[in-house]
This record gives sequence, C-alpha cells and structure tokens, in this order.
Amino acid sequence: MTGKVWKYISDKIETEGALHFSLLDPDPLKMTKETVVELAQFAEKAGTDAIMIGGSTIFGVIDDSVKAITEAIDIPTILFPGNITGVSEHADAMFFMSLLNSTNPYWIIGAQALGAAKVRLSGIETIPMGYLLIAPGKTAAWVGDAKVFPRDKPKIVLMYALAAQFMGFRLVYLEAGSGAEGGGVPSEIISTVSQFLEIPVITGGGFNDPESVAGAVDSGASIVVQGTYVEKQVPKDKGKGLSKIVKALKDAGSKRV
Ligand code: 1GP
Repeated sequence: MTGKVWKYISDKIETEGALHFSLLDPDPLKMTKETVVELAQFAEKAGTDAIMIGGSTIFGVIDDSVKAITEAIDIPTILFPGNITGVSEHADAMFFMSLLNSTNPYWIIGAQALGAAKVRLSGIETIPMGYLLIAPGKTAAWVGDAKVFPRDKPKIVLMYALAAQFMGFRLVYLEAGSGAEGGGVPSEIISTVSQFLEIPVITGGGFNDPESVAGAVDSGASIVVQGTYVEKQVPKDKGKGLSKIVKALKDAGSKRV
C-alpha cells in the first residue's frame, strides 16, 4: 500500500519539517490547459513540493490537463477529487478522501465507493485522507453538505481528527475552504490538533502570504496548500512571490527537524 508519492511526502516531512503544495483547478471557465501547465511549472520552479489537482466545480478533473501537467513537471501530481469526476489515471497519486463532517453519507463513503473500481483499474497510488471543513468552508462546504466546525472550537475538530487517525487515515486535512477570508485555519485549531495527532496535518483555505503560511507550520501543520494565491499571483510575477512564501515555510519547517 505504501507507494512512491507517500514515501516522497513522509521522507520530506522528516527531513524538511514542512511541505508546500500548490492546488490547481483545471476548470476551463477559469483557464486554458496551457495556462494550467505554465502555472504548475512556475510553482515547481518556486519550490513547491507537489501539485494538487482538483476542485468542487462541475467540470471535475480534465484528463487531458492532468496528463499535460504530469508530463511537464518532475514533482508529484496528486488528485484532490471533489467527486467521482475527479479521478484520472494520469496523476502520480490521489488523496482518497472522506469528508468526515458532512451530514450526507454520499460525501463520507458514497462517492468513494462509486469511484473505487475506476481507481483500482487505473492503478493509481491512493493516500487515505480525512477531510475536515472549518468555517467558512466556502464552496466545498456547500457542495459537501458539511456541518462546518466553528473557528473558535478547536476541541471539536480535535475529536474528529483523532477519530480519523484511529480509523487509519494517513493525513488529516484541516480545510477552511478555497478563498476563505481570515488568514486560513485559526492557529489554535492547528496547534490543538497537531499537539495530539501522530499523523501529519495538512491545511489550506485562505493562506495568502508568507506570515500565515509560516504561522501554520509554527502551529504544527506539516503541509500547507495554496490555491487561490497560485492562480492569482503566479501569472503576474511568474512565481517570485511564491518562492518567498515557500522559503518562509521551509524556514519554519527547519525549526522542527
Ligand atoms: C482549497 O485549501 C485549498 O481546497 C486552497 O485554498 O484557494 O484559499 O488557497 P485557497
């Protein structure tokens, strides 16, 4: 079950303390395939450790774009599926995730079961991940029928994160939703969860500057994801700002190794 990408992630967490992932949503309403490939290349040059591909849109993952991105870069591509439409055999791995605080069993186990045979036949590496939505939760919470965790209740999030660990998930994703206001997931939630969890914490949703990204690592996150920043800023400065963010994250990470 332990594949190459999981080994890459866990080895890097051990040696570098923290990883930066860039999330790209190959949504034709937002950008062309060429743009998405170019963004992935800039992000790789800026030092991001992996490219996540996915989103909650109606288009799902476009196979063509996944193939083009995977061929254009050396760092791993990891699917981040918003539904059964998010499966492609062209990525290096996929987060096989369950939205544990959904009120609808479809998002906890239904979509996973419907997509499982395709995943098995594709032979893609799967990384089991418990997915937890914290307020505001944005589009993911609306689509995923989530009972979002209040931002000032870290202990509720901790209960779910521990349950995720005991159920065998390899990662717990603390998600505030893409484009979340308020500077990402509150540091008190990240630190409360990280303090008690033995598996790595990945977090994203509203981290848009070096301070908030490094702050998430200081609070205990092992991986920080940026989507909106990469989509909006990288085309403007060709990844200059992103390299500063990655550097801030690595500096914070190095204090933990
Ligand atoms: C969304 O956590 C990711 O699933 C990234 O969020 O777009 O706000 O960076 P942002």
